[in-house]
Amino acid sequence: MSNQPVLKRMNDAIHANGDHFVNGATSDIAITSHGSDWYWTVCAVMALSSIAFIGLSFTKPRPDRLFHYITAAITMVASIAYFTMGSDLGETGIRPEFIRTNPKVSGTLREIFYVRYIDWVITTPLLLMDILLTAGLPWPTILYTILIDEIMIITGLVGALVTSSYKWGYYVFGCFALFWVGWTLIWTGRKHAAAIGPDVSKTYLIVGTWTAFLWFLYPIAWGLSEGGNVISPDSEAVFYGILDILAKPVFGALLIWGHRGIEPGRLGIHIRDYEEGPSYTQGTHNPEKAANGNNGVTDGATTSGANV
Ligand code: RET
Repeated sequence: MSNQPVLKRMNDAIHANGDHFVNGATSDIAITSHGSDWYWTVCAVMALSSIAFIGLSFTKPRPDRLFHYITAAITMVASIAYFTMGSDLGETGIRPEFIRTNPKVSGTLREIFYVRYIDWVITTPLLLMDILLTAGLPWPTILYTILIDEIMIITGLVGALVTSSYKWGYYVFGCFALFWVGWTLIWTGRKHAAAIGPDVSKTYLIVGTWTAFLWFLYPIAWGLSEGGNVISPDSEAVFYGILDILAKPVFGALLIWGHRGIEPGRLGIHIRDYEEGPSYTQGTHNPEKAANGNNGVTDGATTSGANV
C-alpha cells in the first residue's frame, strides 16, 4: 500500500508564489497553506455573491438596478483581491516594529498584503454610496465622506508599510477619519433617511448600523496584525476575512432586500430609460414632492407619510 493521501493536495500557491522574501531574510512571518485555503474560500464566497447580485438585478427594470450594480461591483473587486491573497501574491515583507518570541509571529519580516488596501480603496467608497444614497443625502456630502474614507484607507496602508513607531501616527489619522465617517453614517444619514419615510428609515437603520459596527472592528484587526504583530498572518486572514464577508456579501443581501419596495425616485435618484419612453423610473412618482424640488428630503425631522 502506498502512503499517498486519497485526496491530493490541490492548493500549490505557497509553493508556487511563497518563499519570496529575499535580501538575506532568515525567517518570514507569512501565511501557511491553511491561510491560503481560507483566502480561496472567501474568494469563492465573493464570486458567488457577485453572480447572485447580478442575477437579482434582472428581476428589476433597468433604471432600478443601481444598487444591484454597486453591490455586485463591490464583491467582484473583492473576489479578485481574495484570488490574489489566496495565491500568496499582492504582499510584501515588512520588518515588524515589535519583535516577538511567540514562534507564530517571530521572524525578520512580516507579510503585509497591500492588495487588501487596493480592494478597500475601491470598495469602501462603493459601500458608502450604497448606504448614503439610501439616505437620500446630497451628492456633495457623499463625495466629501468618500474623500475622508480614502484618507482612512490610505493612512492604513502607509502605516502598515512603515516599520518604526511612526506607523501609529498614520493609524491615529485613520481613526479620526473613521470617526468622521461613522458620524455621517450614524447621525446625518439617519436623519435624512427618516425624513423620506419609515420603510427607507428602517432599511437605512439596518444597513447603517451594521456597517458602523463592523467598520469599528477593522482598526482592531489592524492593531493586532500589521500594527502590533500580535496575531499570525493566518489569524489575520480569518479576522479580516470574516469582517469582509459580513461587510460585503451579508451587507449587500440586507441592502438589496431592504430596497425591494423602494423606488429610486423617492431617494432623489432619477434615471431616464429611453428604451421605455421618456418617463422617470417606474413606480409612484409623487408630483407634490417633485414640486418641492427636493423630493421631500429635508434637514429637519419631517417625516412624510404621503410617499409610504
Ligand atoms: C485601518 C487602519 C487605520 C485606521 C483605520 C482603519 C480602518 C479600516 C476600515 C476598513 C473597512 C473595510 C471594509 C472593507 C470591505 O470589505 C485602515 C484598518 C480606522 C474601516 C468595510
